[in-house]
Amino acid sequence: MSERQKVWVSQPLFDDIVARLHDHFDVVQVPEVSEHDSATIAAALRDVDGALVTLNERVGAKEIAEASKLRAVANVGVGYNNLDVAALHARGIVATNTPDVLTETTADFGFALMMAAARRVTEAERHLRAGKWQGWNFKGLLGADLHGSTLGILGMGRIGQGIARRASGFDMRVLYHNRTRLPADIERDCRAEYVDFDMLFARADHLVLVLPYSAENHHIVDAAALAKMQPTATLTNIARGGIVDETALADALANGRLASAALDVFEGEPTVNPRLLALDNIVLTPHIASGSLATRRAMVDLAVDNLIAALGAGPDAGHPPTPISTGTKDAKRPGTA
Ligand code: 8YV
Repeated sequence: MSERQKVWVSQPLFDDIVARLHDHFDVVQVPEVSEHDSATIAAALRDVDGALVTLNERVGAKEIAEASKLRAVANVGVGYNNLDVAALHARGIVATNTPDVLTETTADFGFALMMAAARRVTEAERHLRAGKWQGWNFKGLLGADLHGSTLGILGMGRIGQGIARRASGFDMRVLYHNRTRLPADIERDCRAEYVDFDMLFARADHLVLVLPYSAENHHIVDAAALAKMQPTATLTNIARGGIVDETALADALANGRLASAALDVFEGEPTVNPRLLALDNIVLTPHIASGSLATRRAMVDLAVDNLIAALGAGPDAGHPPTPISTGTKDAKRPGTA
């Protein structure tokens, strides 16, 4: 009888879903939420056929150097900047992600953050909880309207399109910029107009970032880009922290170059730049855009399906995995999309 394949699950997920892996594999499950360094990941991968990982686990050439049996890495997440896909592919290792299942939930949250920034929701709550609400003030905590304003979307993949569709209900004009312009029927469906990068930054009343992170868009939102924005505008980031130069953003928020911002993602997660923490005109959330119970379960379900399929195990072996293919990034992962 052939030996059972072995898989590593890097974080506690949903036990009842991960249990499906036990039907096919010997499972090494990390029991506690953990920060794994490179050496720990390398050690965990050394002896397994597959791995289920999250954005916390960086898997690149160094981590797979001694993983001679490794054939599949299933990422629980649509964004996969934690994986060096080229290095995995060079070794014939399949990499998969979880597109689609989180699109609407993440778009909901992007909209919620944008509204919170525009209407100063968390700032107002802090004001109230601190006992500073001494009497009703007609001019207190005034914000900006969403309805009738111009929404800018940078990165028009599935999540960007979801945000654009929601904007119709708020009677917003939608401008977008993407590496590739969308086909006319999708633009029509999203009621979105394509503009260049500079125009997007100059015209948006509310700008939302939903583009995938890569070396080429590291700090694409820097001091120069922020300087193009209207001082009354808001900026929301639900993509990846590295897209925004946080020092430049803190400067812009502190000196009135930008009205407010909302961030769900940070460069040094889970550490947050203390300058951002000190500002009132920013909404900060701990990377929870896809975090509805149903969606997080669906993500784990899909990642488990992907791992089973990629390792050709059991009755689900015919299920096509959602592989990450290099060179088709726009088609496969349009947002953190
Ligand atoms: C996930 C995300 O929670 O899917 C993504 O790209 O950023 C989040 O929705 C995260 O990736 C979990 O690993």
